[in-house]
Amino acid sequence: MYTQALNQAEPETVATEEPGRLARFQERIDAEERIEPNDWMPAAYRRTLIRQISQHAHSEIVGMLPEGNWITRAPSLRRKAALLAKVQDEGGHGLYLYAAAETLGVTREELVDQLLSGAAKYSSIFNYPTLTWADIGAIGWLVDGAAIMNQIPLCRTSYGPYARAMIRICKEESFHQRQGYEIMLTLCRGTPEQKAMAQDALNRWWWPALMMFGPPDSESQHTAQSMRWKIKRFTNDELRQKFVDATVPQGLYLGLTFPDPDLRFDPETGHWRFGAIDWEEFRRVLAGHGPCNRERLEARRRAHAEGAWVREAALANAAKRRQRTAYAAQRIAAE
Ligand code: BYC
Repeated sequence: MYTQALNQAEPETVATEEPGRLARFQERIDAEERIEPNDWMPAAYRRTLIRQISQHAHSEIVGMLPEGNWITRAPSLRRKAALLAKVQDEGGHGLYLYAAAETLGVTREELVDQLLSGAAKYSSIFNYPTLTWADIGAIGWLVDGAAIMNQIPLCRTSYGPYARAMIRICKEESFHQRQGYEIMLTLCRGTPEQKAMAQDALNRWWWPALMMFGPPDSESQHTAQSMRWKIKRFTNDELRQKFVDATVPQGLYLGLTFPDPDLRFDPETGHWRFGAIDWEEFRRVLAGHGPCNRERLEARRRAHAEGAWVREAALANAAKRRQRTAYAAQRIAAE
């Protein structure tokens, strides 16, 4: 079962992977060759990819919920149309990513079951609530900004289908980031109440956005191996620092302050130094105890149950088409 594939070593498979094959595989990786679905790959490489790509897909799908919450309440038709398009893009990203994961031999149904049963992870960030319209700005600016920082290097990830999916996803994410920043800019140039709303959103989303990059390198289980396989091109801490360096000047331009008394520019290194992240909070959210974990999973389960008739209709339609093709073939053969 997929859960086992995720969580356990597969001794039989590992034992049959001769060192020569593993070495040749690593040579291909080191030579920057792309690995394609029909190529031989170590079982652990396959498992790591299924884990990462499916978590990424689930994040896109669950990520539709906090913003979807504001579609009916967007302040103008233009804002509504842009938000609707963004949320639809996220659904599309989830589908490309599920398709990329399927090339590794896992089925869509297994992946969806993993999400709905609570066995699979999705990004911690989507377990926080969207309380005001400014949260939609903050999500686009910070969450999509963090996503781009993490995902641009994935366009060069070693597994071909994942890398190719990421190219289109990154183009769309960059539109998402700009629409979010533009919402923040409009609010910051608006009334004092609007600016205060933008500040409050930054206060609530800043630290969770930094947690999106994953645990510190010293505690990251997968980073070292994923870097050797060139699935990841940068470590969690490297990407987090790049994000802070890119984002702090954008926040200062908005006239906002960051909720971090230790944030300061270090002229010697050229980096913004930031304070300690509350990793206890991160662990709580991953363990299912964030502000919205329960609500998010319930929403996905409800949507899945309510969509059952669509899946049944699609299957019935496919069966009817197969039958028609078979009759046509029989008629031609009889003539
Ligand atoms: N939240 O060894 P590590 C989006 C897990 S979608 C939850 O460092 P790895 C967007 C990690 O999975 C954003 N879990 O792992 C959508 C692992 O658990 P397991 C999603 C997290 O894989 C809609 C354990 O902690 N982006 O942007 O080397 C609207 C140890 O971590 C998190 C992607 O998925 C987290 N934040 O590195 C707007 C990008 N962090 O599996 C925006 C692709 C870590 O051992 N994924 N964990 O049980 C990646 O780049 C990597 O998987 C990560 C983690 C950097 C996230």
